[in-house]
Amino acid sequence: MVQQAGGAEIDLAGTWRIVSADGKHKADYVVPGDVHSSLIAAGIIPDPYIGRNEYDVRWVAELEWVASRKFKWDGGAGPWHLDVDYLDTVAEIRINGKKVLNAVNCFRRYRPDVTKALRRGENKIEIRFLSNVTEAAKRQKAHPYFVPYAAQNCPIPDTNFLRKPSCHAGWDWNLAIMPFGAYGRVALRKTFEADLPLHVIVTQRHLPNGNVEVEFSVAGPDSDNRGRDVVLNCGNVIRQRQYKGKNANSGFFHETETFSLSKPKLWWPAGSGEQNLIDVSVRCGTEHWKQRIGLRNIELINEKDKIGARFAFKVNGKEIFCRGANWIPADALPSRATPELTRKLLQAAVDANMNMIRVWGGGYYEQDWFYDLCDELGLMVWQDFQFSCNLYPASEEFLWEVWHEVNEQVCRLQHHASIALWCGDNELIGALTWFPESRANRDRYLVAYDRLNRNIEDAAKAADPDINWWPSSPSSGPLNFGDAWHDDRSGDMHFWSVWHEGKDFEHYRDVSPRFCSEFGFQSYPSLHVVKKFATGPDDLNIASAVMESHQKNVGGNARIAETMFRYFRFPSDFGNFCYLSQVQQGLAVKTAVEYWRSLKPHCMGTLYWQLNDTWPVASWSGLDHGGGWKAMHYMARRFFSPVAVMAIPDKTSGGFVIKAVNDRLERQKISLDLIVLDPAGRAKPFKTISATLPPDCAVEVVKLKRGELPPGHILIMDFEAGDGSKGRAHFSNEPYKALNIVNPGLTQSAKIKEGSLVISLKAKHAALFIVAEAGVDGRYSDNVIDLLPGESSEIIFTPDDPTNLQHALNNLIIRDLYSSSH
Ligand code: BMA
Repeated sequence: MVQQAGGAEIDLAGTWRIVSADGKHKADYVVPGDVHSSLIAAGIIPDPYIGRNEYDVRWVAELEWVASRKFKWDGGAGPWHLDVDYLDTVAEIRINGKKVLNAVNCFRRYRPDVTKALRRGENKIEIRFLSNVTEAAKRQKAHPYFVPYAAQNCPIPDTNFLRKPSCHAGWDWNLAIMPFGAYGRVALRKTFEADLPLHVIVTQRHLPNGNVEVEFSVAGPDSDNRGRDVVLNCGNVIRQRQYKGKNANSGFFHETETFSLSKPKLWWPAGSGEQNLIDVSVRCGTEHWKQRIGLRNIELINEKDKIGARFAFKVNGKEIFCRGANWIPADALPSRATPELTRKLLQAAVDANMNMIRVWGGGYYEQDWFYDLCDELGLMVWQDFQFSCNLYPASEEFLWEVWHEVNEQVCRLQHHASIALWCGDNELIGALTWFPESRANRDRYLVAYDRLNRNIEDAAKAADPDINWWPSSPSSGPLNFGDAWHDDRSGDMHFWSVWHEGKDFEHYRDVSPRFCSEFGFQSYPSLHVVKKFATGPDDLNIASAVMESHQKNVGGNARIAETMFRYFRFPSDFGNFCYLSQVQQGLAVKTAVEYWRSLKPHCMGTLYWQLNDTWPVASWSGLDHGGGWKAMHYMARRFFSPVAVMAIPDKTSGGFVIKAVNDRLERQKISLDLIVLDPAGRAKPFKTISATLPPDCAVEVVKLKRGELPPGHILIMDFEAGDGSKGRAHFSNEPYKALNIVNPGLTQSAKIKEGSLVISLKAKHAALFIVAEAGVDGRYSDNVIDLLPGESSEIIFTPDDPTNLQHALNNLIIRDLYSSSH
């Protein structure tokens, strides 16, 4: 982040007024933040997340609004500029009635010189938010040909013409309210030279002897060509320099400075080593660029092989299997997407043994603090450029905006240790086949796509030629415009045949992706989360109008229910339906992850769709809106464990293979107990196996022949590894509905102890998928557990709000597979 040195800054964050252009609606407006949130606080609109309120607030984005505030300025010598980012989107800014900015791009940082508009004493600043809905339509109309947008996802049309988060127009998991506002900084700053920020690009060279050279490439303004004093700091080594423009009239300096670090401690992704970070800074005049960087070398391995071409990340010389999920904005309303919530969501990713997230292309380039968190937590970031599922115009004007956006974003973020990949877009190649217009005239739309994609690549590489670049997700490789949804030979894959094409979970094992960057299965929110948006008991039915409006994927509720018929006995009530939908989701994704991990190093990454939710909705997320863990997230912690054991059916023999995966860079000892559960719910020890796993590999531990697990029986796998990982998994050869599960006779007791609820469970017969639900937000020490006959276990529940403890105790529900249908 470039910070102001010396305090010559007037921060304009705080309470503004917002007035609709027709003068009918007025409220206080909190900046940074979105306008809808302030209208909710003022009681002008209801909370759009509740009931079907979404549809009653759509009018807000159809109007123009003017935000304003007053501030004092003492007339200090300038120049002064206005510093604005995350301004969403088409807006005009005036100071004392004088226009200082026409903004059209939410993803750029604007720094207009405003010295001439300022007055000594009291000043007024106004932001006029034009209706993004109207502006999008106008731009589509003015374009020489129609450019299709993802209408199935977006009830609000034409937003492919705006540089604004695509999901604001609605998505197959998002409501459509088109939020707008000023979400980032709004400040006046005295600059030693207006309009020209300091640009710093960091390049690391990792030498074979372990030393690292860190090069700072610094560009800044020197309009009078007298030279500028610059102070650089790299890990507390400080150097002072005078940088001067190369020729008399250039107006810029551009210099490089290299620091050599002797065998420094490196930065590693979570699970592979420590996240060492060092302080670096560059100071020039009033500009102060101050960061923490991690020393690491991340390469994208994409070499050809016998099958096609690999897709893998090598960090500090070691290939790392990527375990993770896709990130969408932390909340649909930007004011609610706080750093605290974001930390909670990212921490949940790391707690579930993830080491990578993909910042998907229909949201934002996130704020600086987001990437600081990823650096600290060891989460590698796959960063999409913000284009998703639409076709886009390739007009000169549009491409010019995009070029600057991309160049600025790469300059802003490239130094982060966590940034592993820059990817051109999400699913734009596939989108070429989704619309009648582009099917009828593929040449036109493909050329327009290529112009856009080339422009993005050029702008990104102009900022930093060393970035890891990938043209699109999914993509089988550069200049390959084929079907990367079904081709598993090269590049990254989005595998949606399970879910969008209705295939069985087992179909995950029919493909062998090199890297699967999207796949997923929907579930309902947890029952207590549904109750937050339900308007009464009548809404608690999957076919109610409220539940249907909280499902944005056409046919999604039917698919969840139909899949349940395939695998389970039908749940007895709505609460069990929510529960079972989450278990089912976890099983789907587990089937894929376990199989693809077992193919390592053929496959080197699985990022499921999706980590989080923007509002409470039926979706593919593993986390509830607000960050609570759904069943899948507890399961993910196990199926993403760096050392894991899995049973994989062997199609040819009819038996199955037990495999072990070691993602650690050291060898690991494991011990494995196999136990068979018979149809009467009794457990019989079957085999005990010890093995030593070589570093970074997937190996076969034991093969079981057809019939070794007879019909009606379940295999339990208890394992423990040298790194401390341990876990229990079970495997059934048949759908659960085929098993006559006996009543486990679960008994429970719970007591409050030191701010938590201690839940004790005991099973008479085997109990599967036990889930404790305390009815309030909070975290369980574990959930979705299996108990063998006679076993007992403790689950500790800690509510987010300690005053909810008693409520949790009074409302505790324990569910398991048997109870869900009885
Ligand atoms: C993917 C994503 C999203 C979408 C998800 C679920 O393809 O890129 O566009 O939300 O599928 O349909």
